[in-house]
Order: sequence, then structure tokens, then C-alpha cells
Amino acid sequence: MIIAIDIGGTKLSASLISDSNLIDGRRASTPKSGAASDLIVALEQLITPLLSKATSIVVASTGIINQGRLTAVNPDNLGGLNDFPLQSVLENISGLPVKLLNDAQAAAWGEYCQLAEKNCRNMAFITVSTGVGAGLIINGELLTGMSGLAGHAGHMTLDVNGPTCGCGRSGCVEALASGTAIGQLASDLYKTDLDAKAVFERYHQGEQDARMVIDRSAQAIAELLGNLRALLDIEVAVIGGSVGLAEGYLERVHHFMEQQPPLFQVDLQLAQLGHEAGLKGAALWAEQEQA
Ligand code: ADP
Ligand code: BMX
Ligand code: ZN
Repeated sequence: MIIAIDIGGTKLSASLISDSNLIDGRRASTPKSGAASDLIVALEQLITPLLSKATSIVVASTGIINQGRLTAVNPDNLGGLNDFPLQSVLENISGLPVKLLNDAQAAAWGEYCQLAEKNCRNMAFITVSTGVGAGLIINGELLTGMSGLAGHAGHMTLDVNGPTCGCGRSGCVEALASGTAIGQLASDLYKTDLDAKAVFERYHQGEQDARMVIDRSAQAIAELLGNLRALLDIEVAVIGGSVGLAEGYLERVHHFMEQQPPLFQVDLQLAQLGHEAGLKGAALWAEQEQA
């Protein structure tokens, strides 16, 4: 069996995968210290109980994946950790062959495999989570780019006068729409520490400030989808991540998308693989790479 690992800015998950089913799934928090040694320990604790039944490992990880290393576009998402030798660390822990892919690229592949529209050739997957990640399927193929950067649409800018992003640019989609951005703006408005989950709870209780913060995020994602449509003629957009999957979020993205000219609107869907899109997508990608 294969072990799939999902490394996100907030949580780590791992599972054995058999026929696209998760077996013995495990979870941990992503270390916030920014120390490579802490991430190594967390990964070791996470996968050790799974190793005896596994013959290989595939990883869906936040960050640019290139030549076996994880390099952050936005190091803030990993407690400041900027560069990490992910492949060799996992090979040393496990003694197994290891394949790596960006988390949103992996989820994009997983979701593309689920699409009912079999004639769809161009799809975007967007995760609204700790950051905002994206994976692109173009002409039926996953786009990773020369250096793994392809699809990092969370770092396309929407407002040059907007908030500074951890990547160094201003007004990135991620700085306006991510779970982190939702938490930061709400914490400023409410003058108390709130995370995105708490903001959604307030939104569902009808609080106007919470609604405004969530709408800033949803509107940024709708703008991004219009841009991707103009650039790549995307036919379907699939939304995932804990914010993207939160109750009521997709409706708000849809609301803002409908305010755009029809040419810039896309068929909008929720991730069918839900929170498991990264894990299952990585496993499906590893399978087809092997074939
Ligand atoms: P990761 O980025 O590690 O892949 P998630 O997809 O869970 O993890 O995204 C983490 C972000 O989602 C955080 O900002 C967190 O506050 C937010 N979040 C987690 N659960 C919920 C929820 N039920 N509703 C809305 N936001 C959530
Ligand atoms: C960031 C970037 C992307 C990632 C996206 C979503 C880093 C460390 N990550 O834009 O590579 O796909 O976040 O990641 O720079 P998640 O952790 O929110 O799922
Ligand atoms: Zn950015």
C-alpha cells in the first residue's frame, strides 16, 4: 500500500490508501516554530505507525516542490520555515521511495479524476485554507511548471495598495482571502484573537463584521476565478480547503461571480473529495505516474 501525506500550513495528515480508500488516517498540527527539526519529528511520529504496511510514500505539500525540496512562497504559513529537504527526510525516516507534489496541484489532479464532465479539459482547483493554493489542469494535464511554481494563483495580486503578503508582494489573493487573512482582519475589527472558524460561527449568527470579512475573501476568490478564466479559459473551478468547504462560503463566491460579465464566470463546484482531496489526489497522481 501507499502512504499519502498532506502537509498544510495548519495540519499534517497521513493515511494508507487502498483503492482510493483511506485506511488508518492520522493527523497532527503543523509545528509553528519554523525549525526544520520540529517538522522532521512531527512527520516521523505521524507516519511511523503506518510504515510496516507500506511500499511507497507520496506527499501533497504546501510550498513549491522542486528537486525534492519544499520552498515556501509565503514562509509565514510554516512558522517562518523557508526551505526543507522533504524528500531526503522522508526517505531517511521510512527507507521507502518517496514522490512529492504541491498540495493544491495534488488536489487538482484528484478532483479532475472525479469530474462528471468528461469533456472538460481545463480546470482550476482552489484551496482556501491557511493560504490560498491553486492547481491547474490544462488540456487534461496537471501543470506543475519548470520549477513547481505553476498554479500559485494565491500570489497573483488584486490590489497593489492591499495588505502585504508573506511572499513580499502587496494585495495578493492570499493576503485578502486566506483563512489567515480572515482571522487577521476579524481580530483587528473585534479587538480579540479570532481564527477563521470562529469568524464563520459569528457569520452564521448574523454578525455584520464577520460577514464583511468573509465577503472580502469570497470576492477576492471570485475575482481570481474571472482572471483565470480570462487567462486560461478555465471551464470548471473546484473549491476546497477548510474555508472553501465551510458552510455558506461557496454561495458567497457564487454571489460575487454572478456580478461579473458572463464571459468571466465559470462552472463552480465544491471539492468532491472534500478535506481528503490532497491525500487522495496525491495517491491518484502517483498511480498514474507509475503506469
Ligand atoms: P491546511 O492549510 O493545513 O491544509 P485547512 O484546510 O484546515 O488546513 O485550513 C486551515 C484554515 O481553515 C485556518 O485558517 C482555520 O482557521 C480554517 N478553518 C478550519 N476549520 C474551519 C471551519 N470549520 N470553518 C471555517 N474555517 C475553518
Ligand atoms: C501558499 C503556498 C502554496 C500552497 C498554498 C495553500 C507556502 C508554504 N505555500 O500559497 O504552495 O499551495 O499556500 O497551502 O508558501 P495550505 O497550507 O493553505 O493548504
Ligand atoms: Zn503573496
